[in-house]
Amino acid sequence: MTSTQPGTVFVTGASSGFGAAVTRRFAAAGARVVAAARRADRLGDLAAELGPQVLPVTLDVRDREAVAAAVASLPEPFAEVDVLVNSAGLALGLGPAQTADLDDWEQMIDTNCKGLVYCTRAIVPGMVARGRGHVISLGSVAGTYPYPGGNAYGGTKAFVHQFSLNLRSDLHGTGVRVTCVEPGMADTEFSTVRFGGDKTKADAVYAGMQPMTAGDIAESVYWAATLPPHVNVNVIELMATAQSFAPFQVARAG
Ligand code: NDP
Ligand code: 8X3
Repeated sequence: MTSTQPGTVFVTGASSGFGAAVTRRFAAAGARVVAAARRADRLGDLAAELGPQVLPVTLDVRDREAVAAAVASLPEPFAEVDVLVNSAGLALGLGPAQTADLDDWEQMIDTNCKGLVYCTRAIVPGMVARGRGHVISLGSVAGTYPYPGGNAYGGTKAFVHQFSLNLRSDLHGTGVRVTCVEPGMADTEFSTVRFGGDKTKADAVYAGMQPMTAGDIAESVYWAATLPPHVNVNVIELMATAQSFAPFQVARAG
């Protein structure tokens, strides 16, 4: 058994949360990392912290042409991507479907589903040609377990789960691995974004309990990516110990 040591990792959503932690984890192990997100200032800070092995790329994953152009113009020695980590994504709102903002739903679908497939489709052909590679995408427990207000967000994460499994079928025999990492509550900027910047509401989500950290998730991504090449972790589902399942709801007459 020899572990896999990725040379180049392409991380979306690298400006915050899981993506930033994944960038730090792989950089600490000596990998080159292409760090992509919309906020150039954050990416610049990360590159300044980690040095020239991190290439910041300002990118909105919803822009299909920009994604293709960014991947096609990667400079040496970043051009051959060994691991793609699809972390860019978001939840917007926690209200019921019947009053949800359709623009929020559209942004979640455009980012979590369409952006993820644009990045994957741009990078996977090179992996197949080289006979090695790994696509690791951030799903969520929200893609498996429904909860009130999860509506379109949970739907996007169910897409990520099934897309990952189907991708694995298509990549059969190519040597390219596929993993879907599906976390529960982790304290990042996720809830601040979900509640439109309301930090008080976001902090309340994690009050009195110990959520997972971005570092916890980065470690699971790194573990899957560095297993020997003959091992494919299909799905990793992980939750804070303090989070579990609720009973079914029953609407009773009277
Ligand atoms: P953060 O809000 O901390 O990070 C989200 C990242 O996504 C940011 O770097 C943001 O960068 C990037 N992003 C959002 N929209 C775009 C876009 N259009 N183009 C490029 N980048 C974009 O949240 P997390 O790190 O927690 O979330 C990462 C992933 O993990 C998401 O897919 C989320 O759904 C998932 N997840 C999170 C959980 C949690 O509890 N935290 C649990 C389960 C899954 P920028 O704004 O600079 O573009
Ligand atoms: C985010 C995790 O539990 O807040 O995907 O839905 S949860």
